[in-house]
Amino acid sequence: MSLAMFLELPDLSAFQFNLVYNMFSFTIATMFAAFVFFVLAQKNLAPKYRVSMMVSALVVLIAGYHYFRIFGSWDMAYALEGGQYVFQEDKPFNDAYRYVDWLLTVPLLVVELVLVLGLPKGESGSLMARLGFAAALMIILGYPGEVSANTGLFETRGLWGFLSSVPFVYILYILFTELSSTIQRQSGRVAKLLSNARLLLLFTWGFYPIAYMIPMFVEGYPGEAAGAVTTLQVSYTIADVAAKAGYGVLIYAIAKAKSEEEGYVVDEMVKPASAEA
Ligand code: RET
Repeated sequence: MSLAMFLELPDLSAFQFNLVYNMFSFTIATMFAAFVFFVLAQKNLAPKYRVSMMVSALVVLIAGYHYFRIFGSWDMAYALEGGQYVFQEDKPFNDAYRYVDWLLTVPLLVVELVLVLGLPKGESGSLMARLGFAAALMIILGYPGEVSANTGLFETRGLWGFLSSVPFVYILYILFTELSSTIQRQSGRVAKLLSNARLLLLFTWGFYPIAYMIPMFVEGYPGEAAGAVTTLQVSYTIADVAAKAGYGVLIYAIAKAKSEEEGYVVDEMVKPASAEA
């Protein structure tokens, strides 16, 4: 088993380098904009649901910081030489930022979902602990495979990917069994929003292991696989925007619907009756 701290990346075409560069840049902007939105949006929610927005805000802030570092590392790792972007061996791309980011944010994302359910204390604590632990384990187990140069299905990448899938399946199992009865207890509108959030989670999270598998089927990854390296970075980035910012907006919609159902009036600027006519 070879475990490298840094992978030897291939030289890229100007299109490939810039595609990844621009995606990282777009993601920094999206994460910080989402942070401002989630902070401001809290005032529209009942106090009980504000904490789930605080967690959303933390997630995108952590991600914005990491994308800033990933972007910087990507920029340093390549130099433009004769129309091609050449990998700089002395300033390798640090992919660990991504996994550190996931390690912090993925448990927070499941906590967000549990918080917005507004369950009795005992129930939510145990759910958060189990889901959060499984989420962290999933990320830790995926990392050795991500940075190994043995990328085959039955090699290092495949093995750790398989191990990481065990807690992943456990999370999905909990979401689609235990959580179903909780969702059914909510009103029609909230139940619909919650099952949408769960579906978004399934589709966005499901995207990561699929992207992770790309290198298993590409000869010469990563050193001689410019297309696969580009595709993997772009895929993880799109999934991160959907799983953090997009998902946070859905959690906001759920929290707002629940606040309204519980009788909270969201609009603070009410027109006085005398101003009518
Ligand atoms: C890995 C390794 C291969 C097997 C599996 C994986 C799952 C990763 C997931 C990541 C989710 C990240 C999120 C980040 C955004 O905040 C580690 C790729 C199952 C599900 C939601």
